[in-house]
Amino acid sequence: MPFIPNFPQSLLEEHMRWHHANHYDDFSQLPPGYGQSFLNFHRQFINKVYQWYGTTGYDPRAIAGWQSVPEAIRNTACYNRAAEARVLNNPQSFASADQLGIFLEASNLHGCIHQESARLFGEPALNDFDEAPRTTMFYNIHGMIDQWYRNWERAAGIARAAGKPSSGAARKRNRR
Ligand SMILES: [Cu+2]
Repeated sequence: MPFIPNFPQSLLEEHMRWHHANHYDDFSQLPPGYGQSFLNFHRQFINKVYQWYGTTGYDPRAIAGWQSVPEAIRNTACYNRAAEARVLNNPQSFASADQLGIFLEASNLHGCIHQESARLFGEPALNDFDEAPRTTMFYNIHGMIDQWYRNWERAAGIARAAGKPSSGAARKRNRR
């Protein structure tokens, strides 16, 4: 199920609006606040979609966050393994959620994952902000990125936020 059937137009528009309002051509010059907004917007957005999706009877596994970036993507030229290692193993090196979010863009981690998922898995919509949320893979990617954000929150001692799973799927993923 690459495209989620009957995806609500209102949700599609919400995502579109955020990206149009927060569009920067140069990821090395993102303004302060962008990173926090990027992480928080996508967190609340995927949670809203998970809520709607739960009412549809579709298979929840289709939109669960990836546990890790697929090797096929990690092996591409655009993939920044050093950036990934810092996010996964050294989250406390980011002084704020804003720094983490800006880093995900400036290092091209988020962009490369979108671009290469689109190419390798035949899902061109992932490269289009206006269409990407219709695809199941959008949630594989952003569910995973939200876990990275949670790891940072845990490292930063933001226990209350980190201890509150965003969905059943997220709770399961947290259990190791
Ligand atoms: Cu987005």
